[in-house]
Formats: sequence, C-alpha cells, structure tokens
Amino acid sequence: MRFDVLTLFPELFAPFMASGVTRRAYESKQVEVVLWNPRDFAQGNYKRVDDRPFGGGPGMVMMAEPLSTCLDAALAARGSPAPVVLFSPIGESLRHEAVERWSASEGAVLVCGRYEGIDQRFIDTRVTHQISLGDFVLSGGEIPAMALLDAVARLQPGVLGDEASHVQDSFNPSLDGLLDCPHYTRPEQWNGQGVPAPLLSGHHVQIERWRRDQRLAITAARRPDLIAAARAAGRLSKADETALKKKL
Ligand code: 9D3
Repeated sequence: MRFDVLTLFPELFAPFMASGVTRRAYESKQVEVVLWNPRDFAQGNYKRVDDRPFGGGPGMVMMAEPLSTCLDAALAARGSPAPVVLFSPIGESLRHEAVERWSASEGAVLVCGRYEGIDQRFIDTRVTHQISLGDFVLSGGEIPAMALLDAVARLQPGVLGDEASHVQDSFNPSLDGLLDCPHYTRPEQWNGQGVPAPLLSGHHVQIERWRRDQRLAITAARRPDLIAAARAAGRLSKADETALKKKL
C-alpha cells in the first residue's frame, strides 16, 4: 500500500522510518511512504503557506491553495483516486478497528496540519476522513500520521517475525479484548524483587492460566467496559468467570 504524506516538516519522518521492527516494511515498500511539502507548491518569493485568520484571533491558518495544489500532485502521482485523511483534533479518535481497515487498504493521502487550523474550504472540498489521536493538544498532525503509519506497518505480514500471528492476536482488541499481562526477563532477582512463581514453573498450562488471570484482573480494575464487552461477545470461559469472581 502507499501513503502520500503532506507535511511542512518532511524531515521528521526519516528517523522514524529508519528504526525498529517496522523499518523493513518501509524499506521494502510493503508500506510505501512518499513525502510532499506544501511549501514547494506555494507562490511567490516568500512561498507563503499560512496567513492571518479572517475575523481575527490568535495564530495563523494554513492557506487552501498550496495544500490543494500539493494534493493534486500527490493524487496525480498515485494515478488513481484515494482517500484524503486530515489529522485533526476534531476527528474521530483512532482505534484498532480503523487501523485494521487502513492496513488492508490501498493506502491514502495523509494531510498533516500545523498552526491554529486549515482553511475550511480545503477541508470541505478535498478531505474525506478526519482522524484524531485523542483528547489532548499537539502542535501538528505529524505525530498522529506517524502513529497511523506505525500501527499499519506492524500489521503487515512478516513485520513482527515468527510469532507475528500470535502477537497480533493477543494485542488485537477485536479478538479477545483484554489488556496485556505483566512481563519479566532476566535476572530472576532484581533489586530484591523476584518473578511470579508460575512463570518459573516450566508448566505451560499453569503459565497460560496465570497470564490469563492477570489479564482478567488488570482489565477488570482498569477497563471494566472491556470486561463487559468480552462477556457480551461470549469471549469469557467458565474458568475466566471463576477467576474474575475470586478477584472482585
Ligand atoms: C483551541 C484551538 N486548538 C484546538 C485544540 C487549535 C489547535 C491546536 C493544535 C488546532 C490544531 C492543533 C494541532 N493538532 C493537530 O494537528 C492534531 C491533533 C491534536 O492536537 N491532538 C490529537 N490528535 C490530533 S490529530 C492532529
């Protein structure tokens, strides 16, 4: 799949795409990322991409024309129509189900905003989806765009290695919808703290039951809504219900 990213700060993306388990997905173009700078499509000696808001007020607004010309170039380079995603604090919060849909798609054009906002006429005429990362304020859409690319890249076949399907299943809220259990590694004693006995027992059944019980207890404590959803979807066994009763 291909993502064209419109950003005034394309240099932010290079280190992100050169690191970690997702690097191979970008380098192999399994997830192709093409960067576009609206400033390259701006007019005049000053290459203005922002201007003062009509009606007054603080901050600057991204001009419609450089963004629109830049978007035309990205869509022409793709050669076929594509969704146009604007990262915006008023968009729909990103969740796993949407990441799964994008990860099985042909990709999209991702528009990263800066300043106080974007001329609404560009949004009304060119943008098909708006996505937020959540209810907190960032200074632009680049980190949300990288968050989507990262989440999509790690779902590509082979990216997470041999255990990919297992790892993806256990992190996939749509499959069992429970929070993760605690993890431990060597040494067996650290700062006077040991490791839970079941993990050292070598008994796989006991280990899996301990992990499941931990996940149930942590989810019940922090996200009771997820327990209710798992129960409603028939994803809790008799053993799960027994474990929950003991802890509640
Ligand atoms: C008081 C007006 N501000 C809205 C909260 C203006 C504003 C601040 C920061 C408008 C845009 C931005 C830049 N943020 C993003 O571009 C952004 C974002 C975010 O700030 N939080 C969560 N998700 C996202 S997606 C894009």
